[in-house]
Amino acid sequence: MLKIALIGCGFFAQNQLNGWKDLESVEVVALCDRDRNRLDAVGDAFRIARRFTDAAEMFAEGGFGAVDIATTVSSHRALVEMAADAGLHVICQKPFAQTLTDARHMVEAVERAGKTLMVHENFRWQSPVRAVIEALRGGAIGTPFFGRVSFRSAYDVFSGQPYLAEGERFIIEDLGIHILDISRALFGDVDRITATTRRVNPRIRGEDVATMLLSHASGVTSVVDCSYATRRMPETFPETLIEIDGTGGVLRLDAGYRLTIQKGGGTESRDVSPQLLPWAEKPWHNIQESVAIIQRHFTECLRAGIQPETSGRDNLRTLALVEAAYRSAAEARSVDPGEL
Ligand code: NAD
Ligand code: 89Y
Repeated sequence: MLKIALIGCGFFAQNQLNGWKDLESVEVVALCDRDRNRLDAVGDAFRIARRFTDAAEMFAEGGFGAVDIATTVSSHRALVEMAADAGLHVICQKPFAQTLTDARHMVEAVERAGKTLMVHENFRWQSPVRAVIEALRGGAIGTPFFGRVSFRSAYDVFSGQPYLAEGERFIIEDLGIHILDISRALFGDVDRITATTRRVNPRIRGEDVATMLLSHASGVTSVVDCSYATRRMPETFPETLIEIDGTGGVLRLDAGYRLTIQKGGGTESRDVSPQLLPWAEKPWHNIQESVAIIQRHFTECLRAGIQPETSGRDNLRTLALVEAAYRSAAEARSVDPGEL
């Protein structure tokens, strides 16, 4: 049995706690939030008795082998380093760190402790996205040469996550990070990125539109486009739509979770909708199912003694892309993420 402590009992943590409950090999034995009311509400709802308002106290008491960090980014470095000092395996929510320097220190701290670090980078684990990854990796359309990975919506994310309206940065750091990571999962690492950003919604501080052009080392060119200012019907939140052109055919993941592959004169189309788990609700069920899938991946990796696909070290490359996108937009030039 893997005993886990979870830190941060806010908006998204409920999904993580529900996901852990469904895994028979896992028990969440302790909770921490510096907000006593949230801590008690979540502790009562999930019947978790050991509760702490101070993470350092929780680490000192121990009694668990892994920690799940579900706080917002400003606390991640301190919490990951405390967990490494306590000799624990770690899962940490995205965005993993505020700066690449912080992220590198965090990865090194957990590696020094000889433990596993996974970033909760869950969009590439959404089952419709996974269906695309598997089809592509299985050679369904030959060698890809073009991709578009697109997330466009006007869904009100600010009511559940008010901090998203307040930061100097918004869509690339919060949402684009997932879409860039999907592009990496599909086409591999990136040599250059060119980005433009815009703020359309006057009630928020950061950018809510970003359009990015990526040159992958594999030779693929991809467009990653994200918007929270796109009022269209049907509203597709939180679907990532994907188009890939390959030497042997084309693949599309269209709105409504429909995967279509065209090759050799034929068309094959199937519904790849995510499951609606008993604790999930639409339209979030796609993201919620991916939480359960990434958590299972984490436990399987621990058991097998292998690195998770979305390990801390792997995530350094996704974070570098985020930083490179902001730099590209600010300096109106293409940027090699390797220069950061
Ligand atoms: P939130 O503000 O609703 O909740 C965070 C909680 O952490 C709060 O209750 C706060 O009191 C607590 N907290 C902060 N620092 C703490 C500390 N040092 N010690 C103890 N408690 C602390 O935030 P949220 O919307 O739940 O987001 C949390 C993280 O999840 C963010 O990084 C966000 O980007 C991420 N998120 C991920 C997804 C996804 O699909 N992967 C979706 C939504 C949010
Ligand atoms: O915080 C974001 C995330 O990670 O997925 C969707 C979201 O909740 C709002 O953009």
